[in-house]
Amino acid sequence: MLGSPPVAIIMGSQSDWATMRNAAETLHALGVAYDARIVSAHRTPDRLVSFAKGAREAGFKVVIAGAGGAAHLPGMTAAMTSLPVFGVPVESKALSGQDSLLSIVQMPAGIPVGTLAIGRAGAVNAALLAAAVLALTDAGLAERLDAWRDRQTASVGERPDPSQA
Ligand code: RP5
Repeated sequence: MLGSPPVAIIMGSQSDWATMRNAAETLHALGVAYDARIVSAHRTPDRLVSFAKGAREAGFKVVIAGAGGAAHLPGMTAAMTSLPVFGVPVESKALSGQDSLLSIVQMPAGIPVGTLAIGRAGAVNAALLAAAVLALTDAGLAERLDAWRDRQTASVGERPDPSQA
C-alpha cells in the first residue's frame, strides 16, 4: 500500500513520546509529514515484524526509532528493512540512557543503525538527518532546511545575557 508519509517515527512505549515528540515537532517545523507509532520489540513483536517488513512498500523513506533500556527496536527494525534507520536512545531511569545508547549503537557489521545522542538532542537530530536524506531529492525541503539553520544561527547571541540562568 502506497501513500504513507515519508518518515515513520516509531517508539517502544508511550513513555518514549516525551522524547520522540521532539523529532515530530522538528519534522513539522520543516514541513515533513510523518506517522508516529508505538511499536515495541518486546511487547508487540508481531507489530514490529509487520511494520518493518512492510515499511518500504508502505511508502516510507526513512525510519526514526526511539527506545530505552534494552533498546532492540532500532536494530530489529534495521534487520527487516533496508530503509535508513536512525536510532534515538531514550534516557532511561535506571542508567540515564547509557543502556539505551549501547544497545542501539553496537550493531554488527552489515545491519546499520545511524545512532544519535541520548534524549532530546538525539530526537531533534534524527529528524534533521531524516530531512537531509529527503532533501537530496526535494529542492524545496533543502531550502527549508537551510532556512531552519539560518534561524538557529540568528538566534545565538554574541554575549551571554546576565539576566538568564
Ligand atoms: C522500552 O522500555 C521503551 O522503549 C521504553 O523506553 C522502556 C520503558 O517502557 P515503559 O515501561 O515505560 O513502557 O521498551
